Parts: sequence; structure tokens; C-alpha cells
Amino acid sequence: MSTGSAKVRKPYVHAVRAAAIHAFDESYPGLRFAPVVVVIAAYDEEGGIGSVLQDVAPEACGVTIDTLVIDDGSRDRTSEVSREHGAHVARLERNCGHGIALRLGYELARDHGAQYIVTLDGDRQWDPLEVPSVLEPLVAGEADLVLGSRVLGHSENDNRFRHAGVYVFAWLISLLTRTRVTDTSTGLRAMRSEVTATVRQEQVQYQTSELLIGAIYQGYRIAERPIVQHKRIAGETKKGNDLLYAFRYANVVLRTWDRERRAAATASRRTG
Ligand SMILES: Nc1nc2c(ncn2[C@@H]2O[C@H](COP(=O)(O)OP(=O)(O)OP(=O)(O)O)[C@@H](O)[C@H]2O)c(=O)[nH]1
Ligand SMILES: [Mg+2]
Repeated sequence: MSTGSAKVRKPYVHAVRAAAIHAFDESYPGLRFAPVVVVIAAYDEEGGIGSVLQDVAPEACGVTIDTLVIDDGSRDRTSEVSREHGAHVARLERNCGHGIALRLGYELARDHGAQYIVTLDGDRQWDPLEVPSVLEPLVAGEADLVLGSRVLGHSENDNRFRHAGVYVFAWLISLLTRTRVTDTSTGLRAMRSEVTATVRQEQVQYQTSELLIGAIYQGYRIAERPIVQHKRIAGETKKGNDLLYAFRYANVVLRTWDRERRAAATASRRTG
């Protein structure tokens, strides 16, 4: 289980990623994705992934949807179950971490023609039936990154510490970036593919806030839609100790904010 610190550099990641891309290209020669690709990073999620995939509609808001599962070194049948449910699958042969798995998914989606990328988790905490709700502002051209917000909607999570953290980090990021957001770690997000290419991303496990803060500083339009967060339907959490999680998340928020505001200031000086 990889619950390691924010930017742990695993020496094998580069080779494992390259091998996964190579194998994916061999499995799907000439692949051209639908305009929307739902990307799911999954690590030992054989119990939940099928249920997630079966409820992703093949079309929403007038655009067709494909699914892409990044199997992050699972030791169970995550890849097989995903294929049985119609997903494209790229497999990292060793566990690399949620952020690395998602970025591989973004890259494959972009390289094979996706216009929009939606993220979900493999444990069905985020409801595939709500994909159209976050997709709608994108397709309407009203936003570049849409967050599904459990604060605007509802959470079935009974972990009060984690739930309080959602409010605290929303407050902090809103204050730092002067952009009102209510849910910064949501797993249900929709974005223009371009956002995933232009925003700097390095985090291995706390990547949602990094992408969000970077997108805000690059001037992308952020929107939120109410959604429901359910309880994990199978398997175990991969996130580890809550206090450590909160501490590391805060660290990532502050460092990313500092990095991105400096980068934005430099860019605006250059353009005069
Ligand atoms: N944390 C973690 N998640 C991974 C990793 N690789 C892929 N994932 C997937 O990332 C998604 C989120 O992980 P979860 O363990 O559900 O994290 P979470 O939703 O914040 O935690 P819970 O509320 O306890 O479920 C799941 O689909 C995981 O299978 C990894 O190395 N670490
Ligand atoms: Mg989860």
C-alpha cells in the first residue's frame, strides 16, 4: 500500500510507466477515444470497479464517453474485471501512486484524442450516474474545470475528522487563491483535456489540490456542481492515517500555492 509522503520518488516509476504505455499502444493500435474519457486510477479495486464501470453512461450532454482504467499494480483482478466491463485498461506493473496513475490516464486520454477528461475512483464513492452533472458546464463552454462538491451536495461519510478537513481545506484554498471552492479533494471532476497538459503536476498522493491550485493560477474557469459522496462499497482505503493525511495535504496546498503564485507573477512580468 503506498501511503508515502507527498513526493516520494520511486526509482522504478519511469520504467514502469514507459512499459505500461508500450503495452497499451500494442493492445489498442490506432485507438481514437470518444470526446469524453472517464479516467479511473484503481489499486486493488476488483470489488468495486465493475459497479463503477457499468454505471458510466455511454453518452451524456450530447457527447460519447469511453472509460479508461489505470490499474496501479493491483494484486487482484482489477484489470480483468475492468476489461469485462468494457473499459480500456493500462496496467502499471508495480504500484506507483494515485497521482502517477492518474497522470498516465490523462496522457493516454489526450494522446488518443479526448477533448474532456472526467475522473472517478474505483470504490464507487463518487457516483458514475453524476458524471453528466459535472460534464454539463464544460460542454456548454462555461467552465474549464468542474468539481463535484459533496459540500454543496451531501456526504455519507461518517468520518468526522475527514469531513471537517474538507471544509478546512476549502476555506484555506479559497482564501489563498481568492477563488471560492467548497470541495478541493473530490474524486469526481471534469475538465478540458488541455488543463491536464498545462498545469504542473508532481504529487504522488495529494494531486487534486495541486491540479486545482495550478488551474486557478493559470486562469482556467472553475465551477462546482453538487454531488453525493457514498461509502466505499468494497476493498480498503489506501490513504492511511487521517492525521498524517491532513498534515501532508496541508503541506501540498501551501507549497503548491507558493509555487504557482510565483510562477504566475513571473509570467505576468514577462508579458509586460
Ligand atoms: N491512495 C491510493 N489510491 C490509489 C493508488 N493507486 C490507485 N489508487 C486509487 O485511487 C482512488 C482513491 O483511493 P482511496 O483509497 O479510495 O482514497 P479515498 O477515497 O481518499 O479514501 P477512502 O475514503 O478511505 O476510500 C481509488 O480508486 C484507489 O484504488 C495508490 O497508490 N494509493
Ligand atoms: Mg475512496
